[in-house]
Amino acid sequence: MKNIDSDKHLRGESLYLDDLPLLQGSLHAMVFGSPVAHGKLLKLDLDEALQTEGVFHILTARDIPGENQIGNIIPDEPLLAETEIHYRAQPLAVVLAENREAARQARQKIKVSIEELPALTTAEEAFEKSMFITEPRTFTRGDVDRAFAKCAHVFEGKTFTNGQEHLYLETQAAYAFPTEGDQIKIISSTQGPSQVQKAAAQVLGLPMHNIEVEVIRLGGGFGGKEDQATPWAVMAALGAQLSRRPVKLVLNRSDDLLMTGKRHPYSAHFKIGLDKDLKILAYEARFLQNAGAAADLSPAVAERTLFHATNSYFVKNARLSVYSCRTNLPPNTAFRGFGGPQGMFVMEAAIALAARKLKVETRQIQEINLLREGDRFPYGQKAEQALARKSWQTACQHYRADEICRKAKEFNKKHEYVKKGVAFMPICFGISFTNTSMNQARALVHLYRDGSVGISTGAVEMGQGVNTKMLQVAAQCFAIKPERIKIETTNTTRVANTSPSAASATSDLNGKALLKACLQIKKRLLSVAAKMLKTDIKKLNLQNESVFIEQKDSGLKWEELIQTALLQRISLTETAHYATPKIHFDKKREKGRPFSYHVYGTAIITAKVDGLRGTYQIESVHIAHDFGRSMNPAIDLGQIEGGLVQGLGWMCMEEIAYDQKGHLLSNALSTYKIPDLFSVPEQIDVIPLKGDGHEAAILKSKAVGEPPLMYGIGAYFAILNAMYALQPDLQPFFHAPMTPEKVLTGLFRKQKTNKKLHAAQRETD
Ligand code: LUZ
Ligand code: MOS
Repeated sequence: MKNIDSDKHLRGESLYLDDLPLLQGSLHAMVFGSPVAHGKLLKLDLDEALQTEGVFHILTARDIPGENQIGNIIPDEPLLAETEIHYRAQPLAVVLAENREAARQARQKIKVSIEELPALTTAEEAFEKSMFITEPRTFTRGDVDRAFAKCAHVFEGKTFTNGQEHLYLETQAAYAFPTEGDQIKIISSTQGPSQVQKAAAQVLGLPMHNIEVEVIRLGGGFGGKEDQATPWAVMAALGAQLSRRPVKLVLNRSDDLLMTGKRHPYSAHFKIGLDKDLKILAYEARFLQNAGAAADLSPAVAERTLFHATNSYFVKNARLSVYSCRTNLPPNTAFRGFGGPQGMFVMEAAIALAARKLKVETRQIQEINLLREGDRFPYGQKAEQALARKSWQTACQHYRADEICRKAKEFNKKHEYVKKGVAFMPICFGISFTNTSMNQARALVHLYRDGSVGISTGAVEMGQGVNTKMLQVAAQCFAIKPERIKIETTNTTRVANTSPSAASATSDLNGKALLKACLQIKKRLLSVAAKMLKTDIKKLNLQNESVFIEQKDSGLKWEELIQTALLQRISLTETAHYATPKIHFDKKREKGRPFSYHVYGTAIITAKVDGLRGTYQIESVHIAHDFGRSMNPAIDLGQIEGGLVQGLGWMCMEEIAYDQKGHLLSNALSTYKIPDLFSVPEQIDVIPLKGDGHEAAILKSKAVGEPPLMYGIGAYFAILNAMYALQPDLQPFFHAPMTPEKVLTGLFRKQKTNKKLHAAQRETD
């Protein structure tokens, strides 16, 4: 079944927040952010700004009737700064005006005086000054020091991975309006409607039932709207509460880039120990996470870094620790992979370094150490249905890995200044929110008397196709045509206390709840049918819009069945709750079974590097991926391709830059380069691993949202391998993204053995 949104998307008919017709009397909001990254707010002078024609009011912290607090995990983040400023563009005031232009002009007239303080911008600086968001966390398994002492080979190194801008096509947006009494309705472009509801209630000083949050669909989220859609929605709600008028707040791209947090940059130090047979005996990693100025989701992101720090390898002795460092950048936040990719990069770097030093191929060390069935992760969970080896072998056989490597070598023999590199990238990603209590969902199903169906869940459609998957679940259960089913908007009055649509778990959690609700209704319908047909319910089933007695059509059609049930006063509505079974985690011991299951896969990536210019092409990516039993191969393939390319962008070209004062330099799409048609690999092949899927996955179709991003990590190492071919004595460095500038400076940083390449390079401009 194709994505139910695709036709509307193609015709531009899909409705996004900014497409809604304006309500009469709407005000437009624009946020005034701090011009400096760190300091004391001495005076906010709004006088001149308030004189601007069309200005209604300018909100500041003083206007907040409830608590000036939107921190989710830790209450450390004011909605609007009061006295202390902790990052540049931190919201200080919100202009409410009759139109956007008036708001913009007024914003320019706001004067602010700040006593500027020095800014911390890197995790290392913050670490040195012991500026932390929370206590560090450490996962330990085995006797690490003793294991290192026994190793034949021990290597140490450093890594850095930069942040990443979400660049959802639709910027952050909210539209709030007063309804009756002191109630407020907020339409928000958020992955987490219940989170918006909770924060708005807290700031506005209202009970949660007075705040209704509605989500139509998002133009992309990628984690950037898991927590950080909240402030804008709350500001709009605050404006609506104060003005008793509708307030629309849509960030322009520039404000969005400046004001919102991104993927966390990480600096890490690692130590890896191997025996003479290249088996990893010990691994140690210390991660410094650049959290930015407030906690946001950083503690949870840090935790997931530790969960994924050994990727799909079995490491008997491991010590993994993470420090969440407080800096003066906008609070960094969830981003597809949620700290996992940052952990996995370091493991891959450690293996690549060991391979380089030992003069073996990286893939040898990788393959030897892949997880086997029943191996334990450092956090205690057993690898069940472990497909690490199977995905590796499937990829190698199906795509003829030896052939790929041989061809690259042949190419390299024939070409002097252009070389190819091949890298293998196995992935293993845990599915479930690492916070066990978040793994629950609810669904609400109405059958209408004409046989049509309306479905509400907590799932937010953000382009990932979750609505299509929800529709498939219901259509399959009732055996009716998809046209009969409508997936309603996500709304807190229909489905309450939702977890954000995140952690790759949305289809599993909401789909399971939905299936439960549908099955309950189906049971009631079949008992109505049993009476009508005077037969045993056990013989009945729904098929092809009809009631079947065993394999024969009884002639009782869906519509008649529904109408009869209604006349018999049988409820045609059901709600259900689902909580992921068998998961738990003990934070004291740092052991448990946090994940419902793991998703595996392997990618083989080929890069071609121009040694004179530093430019490169990711030529091909061959993937063997663990879909389980994909319920929608077209959507799942789209997730693989999109995730891969987003991962390539993070590893190769997307370079966030702040200056020493904490000002964002990559503040436009001219200075922040994301993958385009020309940087997408010419060839992307994906084959499914044959398997039974997993019981905990919806219809055995495994989670697919985040895992494929991590295939992109292989691109870094493919480029590095090509660089070795250009400069045979090149020592590896692990500093992502591997931009063309870094390739070039990496190749020519020191006088290298390849004098000819050096001379040729000097002759190119
Ligand atoms: N969000 C969250 C996530 O709150 N907890 C998680 O474990 C998670 N994992 C991935 C993406 N978002
Ligand atoms: Mo996410 S990083 O699953 O919001």
